Amino acid sequence: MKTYDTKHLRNVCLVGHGGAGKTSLAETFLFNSGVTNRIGKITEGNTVSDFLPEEVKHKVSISTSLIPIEWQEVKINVLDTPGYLDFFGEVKSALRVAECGVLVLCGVAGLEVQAEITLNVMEHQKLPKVIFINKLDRKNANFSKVLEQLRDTYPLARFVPLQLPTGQEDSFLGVIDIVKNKHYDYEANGSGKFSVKEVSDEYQLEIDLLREQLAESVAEADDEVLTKYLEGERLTEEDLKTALQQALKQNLIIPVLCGSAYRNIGITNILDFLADFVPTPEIVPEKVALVFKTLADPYVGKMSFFRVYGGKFSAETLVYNSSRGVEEKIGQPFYLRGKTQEPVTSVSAGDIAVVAKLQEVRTGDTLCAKEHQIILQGIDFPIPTLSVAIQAKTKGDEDKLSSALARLSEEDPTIKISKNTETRELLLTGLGEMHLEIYLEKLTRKFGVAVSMKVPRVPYRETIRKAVKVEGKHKKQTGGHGQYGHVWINIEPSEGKDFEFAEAIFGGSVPKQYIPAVEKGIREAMAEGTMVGYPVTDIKVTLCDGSYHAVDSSEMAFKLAAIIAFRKGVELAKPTLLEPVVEVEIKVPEIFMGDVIGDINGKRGKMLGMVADSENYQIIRAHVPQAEMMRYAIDLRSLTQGRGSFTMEFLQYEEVPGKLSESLVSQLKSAQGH
Ligand SMILES: Nc1nc2c(ncn2[C@@H]2O[C@H](COP(=O)(O)OP(=O)(O)OP(=O)(O)O)[C@@H](O)[C@H]2O)c(=O)[nH]1
Ligand SMILES: [Mg+2]
Repeated sequence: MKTYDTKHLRNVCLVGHGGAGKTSLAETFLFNSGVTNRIGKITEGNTVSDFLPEEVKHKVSISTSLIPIEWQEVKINVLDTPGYLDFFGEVKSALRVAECGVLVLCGVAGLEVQAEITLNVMEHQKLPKVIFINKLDRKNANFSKVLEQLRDTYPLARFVPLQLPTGQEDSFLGVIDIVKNKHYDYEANGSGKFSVKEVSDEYQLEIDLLREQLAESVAEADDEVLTKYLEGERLTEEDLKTALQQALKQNLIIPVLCGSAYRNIGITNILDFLADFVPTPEIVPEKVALVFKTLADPYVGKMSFFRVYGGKFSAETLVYNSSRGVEEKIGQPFYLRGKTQEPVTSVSAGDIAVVAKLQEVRTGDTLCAKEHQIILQGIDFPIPTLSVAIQAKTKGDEDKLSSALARLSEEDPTIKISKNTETRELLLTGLGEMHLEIYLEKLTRKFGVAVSMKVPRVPYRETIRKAVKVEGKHKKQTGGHGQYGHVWINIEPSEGKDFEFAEAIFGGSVPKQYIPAVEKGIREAMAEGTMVGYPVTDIKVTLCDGSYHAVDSSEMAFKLAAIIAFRKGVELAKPTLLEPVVEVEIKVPEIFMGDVIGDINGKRGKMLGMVADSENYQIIRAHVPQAEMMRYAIDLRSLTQGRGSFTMEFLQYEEVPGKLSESLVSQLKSAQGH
């Protein structure tokens, strides 16, 4: 592939609901531009874009693929993103580096949830966007209905059709280009070949009307065109093109195109559109690039995808990673198409390429020249909220697992790995069930570690509700030297303080040198409470009396005496179970508020309040026991069709209500095999 200068580059991101046809569209682009000689099929698992074994297996995209297409005089870097919500991190990073988002919709299903969420993100980012209504060959596909649905959902946005489909369902065979006023009549055999015809009388009236609407929508984007328009002159094809280009760039309109990726109808038209109208990359004078994606390959090593915003990045030169303050040498950059690499000598401003083995680089880092240090805005990734506890299936694979996790986590910033010291579990946190499952599949495939997962344990604790005074004696007479330790301790609740120790020994009944051993014994005993075996907390222990033996007493004997006293005391002091409570902040569209609040109440939550957020969203705050929130990522998604999001943070420990406590204790005991 030759090197293209900035003017001849387009960076485009395919986004939309799962299964809308993004990958199929990219595949047809490849065929029409002559890269492949047949169109790969999702069902056959042979597309260029979905090359990961997990993508082939599940028949969905899980990772953004880079698909450069050479069309007319330009190179279009197509980023094919996954539609499934669990992989939204991939969409976020791809949108960060594109000049235009192409929202692919299914002509039957129309505007589905994930498409809506993505459209909102693009709007928020002020990114120029285009709608491609796909699958018009399918039964019940309806271009006008989808357009109407878009207008109903976003009454303030200006959706402007640039095409009109001719024929429907099986007989859908072409599109009329409204700007050019030409009919593109495609062959039915999927070859993508077409003939250009004059618009027939049947359509002309409607096309004239749409052309007039188009002129009205775009004229204001260009002063000269606007003057002409206001003076009532008929706008030429050139006028419309100029104004359309500007209007897209200024985000004034959302052009709507249509076709069928599967039947290769209208695909040449969308390629023409992307080449002609998508804004050229914005660049800066300084040398700078953003790393927006990382792939961990067990053989090639780490691959960093970068988008150049200024200057040129050449092979074997030094770059400065301003996000981490280190200098590194770039080896051989290459273009990637699906999984195929093609080395290049240099990558120009506006272009996207990949480089392997940059040690320190992470997704979101800026690369620049040491003399001109800049840090570009990073990528706003979704926060992972669903955790599972994981374990290597094979004993002895623990080290292998942690090094594999460390390497693989570099490629997905929406995965978090942590260790819960209390439950001693290794936690994997991601965006949803499928995300976590596929992550573990990748771990096995790439690094050969098989992993099992389960719902994490809740780190309960135990405490007491009553003060007691108890005795503990450790006495042994075995042959010569005996053991003797004897204490009286006071145990009382001490809320909010993990542990307090005091001594009130009078007259040396427990000699000074043994007192630290008593405290040590109690600390040891606290690690395992008597109810289920969770750590004991919020207590104060006072050593108040005891006795000793001049020969037989030892630190060990006093420690053991303290442990005996403590265990006995806790049993008598009304032990109770404490559970962690989290503070939750949930953001949901207003219409789901009732359901979400009802659900939180059902989870023993305490509502703190709610405030209105932007665009009909509400933010609900509540305190909820953590045990009830372990699968909340899944619950909230089904309650809100994926539109809700939440964060949670540990707040405090609270007593498990009496009734629940009994059944919970027996349940937890049996789970521990007691
Ligand atoms: N009839 C018809 N089927 C299509 C068309 N485009 C795609 N499909 C089918 O729809 C299914 C999903 O297509 P994909 O290309 O994987 O959709 P996607 O948007 O990439 O899906 P995700 O990557 O999972 O979000 C596949 O079985 C395709 O063959 C089309 O134009 N017409
Ligand atoms: Mg796909």
